[in-house]
Amino acid sequence: MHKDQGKTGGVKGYFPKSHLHVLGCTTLLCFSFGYIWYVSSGTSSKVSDTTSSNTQDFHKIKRPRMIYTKPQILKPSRSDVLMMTPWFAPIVWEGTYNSEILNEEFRQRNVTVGLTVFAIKKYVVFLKTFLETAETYFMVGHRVNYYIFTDRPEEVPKVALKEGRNVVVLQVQNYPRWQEISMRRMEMLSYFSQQRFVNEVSYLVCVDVDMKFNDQVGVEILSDLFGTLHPGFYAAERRSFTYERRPASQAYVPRDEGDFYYAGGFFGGTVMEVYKLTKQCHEAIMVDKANGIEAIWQEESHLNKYFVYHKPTKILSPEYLWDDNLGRPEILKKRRFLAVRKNHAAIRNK
Ligand code: UD2
Repeated sequence: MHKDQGKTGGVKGYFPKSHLHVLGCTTLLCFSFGYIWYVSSGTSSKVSDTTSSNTQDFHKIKRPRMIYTKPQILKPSRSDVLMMTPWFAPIVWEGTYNSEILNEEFRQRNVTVGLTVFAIKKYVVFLKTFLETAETYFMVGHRVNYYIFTDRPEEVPKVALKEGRNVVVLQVQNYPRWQEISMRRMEMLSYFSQQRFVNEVSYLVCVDVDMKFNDQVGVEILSDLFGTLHPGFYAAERRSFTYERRPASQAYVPRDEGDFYYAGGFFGGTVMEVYKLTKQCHEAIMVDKANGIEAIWQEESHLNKYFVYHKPTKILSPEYLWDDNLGRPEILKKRRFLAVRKNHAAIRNK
């Protein structure tokens, strides 16, 4: 810092003292006149019109009084888990947020959330439970579009829907291999994001279908780009993450990189961010295909690679994707979205 600038690095070095004095007086005069003019003028001036109408608009926005316990700086709400990443993305755990505040914020914005799910071939059997439990627990009180991608539209069950909620069936092709079905979700999501979702919803939540909602999943998950900690790896060391380790694949992640291992079965964000993610993953999958390689965990590997270099703005704890085969660790206060038992051999490729 230049020695004339002083401790705070102010204007001292740029204006001679006499000029500063004049500048100071002028500024003071302007402020005084401005103040007198503002308080004395009625509707006669343009500026005061704008000011008063802005003030009226502000008062028109009706915000209900909200009474809740004050956050405590010296008493973090959870001390047993990480609540924030080193890039300042919140990690969502029960006990770390207030649904009432969040619901009010999102209701003011009148958001519609798109929940995308693929039910190809035999996986249509999972739709009934998936939809029924979503009606009970998913984004309660908000507007929801369920986007069901299927090759069997006639087998989509009719489920009673609450107000503001719709089912949209999107007929898509199937593929012989389950790996291909799982991977092609990226292609279809990117296509429909651009073609349709961008005009219909603010956020997309993209999940597996062989799941059921078991507790509230609300607007606390919404952010520009979010991923979910995989239930099998949230406590694992980096070296144990099952990232793609072959450099020949586009999903390759070197052993000294990566923050978390994310689940392929629950991610989302704004339509634009989901579009960018799914497009990039799909393109990477196609490059791999041309090179005769398939990533170890198909699109989940590509998703993980994407998140290494495009950090999510929010991360969901394994409460949002749990499998009871993994037991019930103490840190898990809620099991919000649970894997439904399935016989892989019987259900895949059928
Ligand atoms: C894991 C991931 C999944 C995906 C997959 C990649 C979790 C919880 N799940 O799931 O997201 O990354 O590994 O290998 O992280 N599907 C059909 N019809 C089929 C096959 C699949 O509709 O014939 C859809 C369906 O929505 C299903 C999803 O693809 O939920 C993933 O397939 P999966 O559930 O068989 O894969 P899984 O359980 O190994």
